[in-house]
Amino acid sequence: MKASVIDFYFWTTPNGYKPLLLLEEAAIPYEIHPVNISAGEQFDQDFAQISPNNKIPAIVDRERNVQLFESGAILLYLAEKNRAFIPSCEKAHARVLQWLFWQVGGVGPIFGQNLHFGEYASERIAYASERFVNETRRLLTVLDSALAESDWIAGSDYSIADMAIYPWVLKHPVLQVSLSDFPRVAEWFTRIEERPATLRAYDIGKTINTTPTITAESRAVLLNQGATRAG
Ligand SMILES: N[C@@H](CCC(=O)N[C@@H](CS)C(=O)NCC(=O)O)C(=O)O
Repeated sequence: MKASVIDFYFWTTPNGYKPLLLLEEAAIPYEIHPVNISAGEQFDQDFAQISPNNKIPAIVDRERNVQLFESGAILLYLAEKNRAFIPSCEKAHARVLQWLFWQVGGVGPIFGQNLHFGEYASERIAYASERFVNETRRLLTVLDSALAESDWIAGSDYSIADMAIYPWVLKHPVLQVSLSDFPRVAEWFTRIEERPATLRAYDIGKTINTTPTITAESRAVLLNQGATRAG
C-alpha cells in the first residue's frame, strides 16, 4: 500500500466533496482531517495557517511541501500532479479549465447564495431568493445545452470539471429547481452518481458527519460571522 502524502482537510459540504471525488477516482493516497465548520473548527489556529480564508477544503502535500486552499486550485493541482482526469492535449485541457472556472466563478457562488437565501437566512428576502433561483436555472440551462455535445461537460472523458459541478447539482432538492426541467443534466447526474468512486466518497462523508451542517447552534457560527473573522 502506498503511503499517503496528502493531508486532506474536509467537511461534508459541496466544496469539500469536490477534491474527495478526485482523491477516490484517481486512488491518490490521502489522510482525511475533518474540520467541523458547524463547530467553528475552521477558525482553529492550526487550520487557519493552511487555509487563511477559514474555509474548507484545503490540502497539504507532504511530498512537495505544498499547502493549498480553494477547491478549484486543489482539483487542478492534484489532477496535474497525478496526470489524472485532466487531458494533456492543449485544446482539451483548455476546455476542462473553462468549465472548472465556470463552476468556481458561477455555480459555486450562485448555488451557495440560493441555498443561503432559500434555506438558511432567518429572514425571507424575496428579491434575493428570486435572483439566485433564476440564476441557478440559467446556469443549469447552460449546463444542459453543453451536455448535448458530449457525455461529460468538457468532452468525451470524465474530468475534474464534472467533479467540481456535481456536488452542487446534488443540492437540487433544496435549490428550488427540478432536474426534470434539465433532462441532459439529469442523465449526466445519474452517470456520476453511479460511479464507484462517487459512492465511496459519499459513504466516507457519512462516517464523518452524521448531523446536518446547519443546526440552530451552528447558525451562529456559520451565518453571523463578523468582519474580524473572514467569512
Ligand atoms: N471558494 C471556496 C469556497 C469554500 C467554502 O465556501 N467552504 C465552506 C464550506 S462549502 C466553508 O468552509 N464554510 C465555513 C465558513 O464559512 O465559516 C472553495 O471553492 O474552496
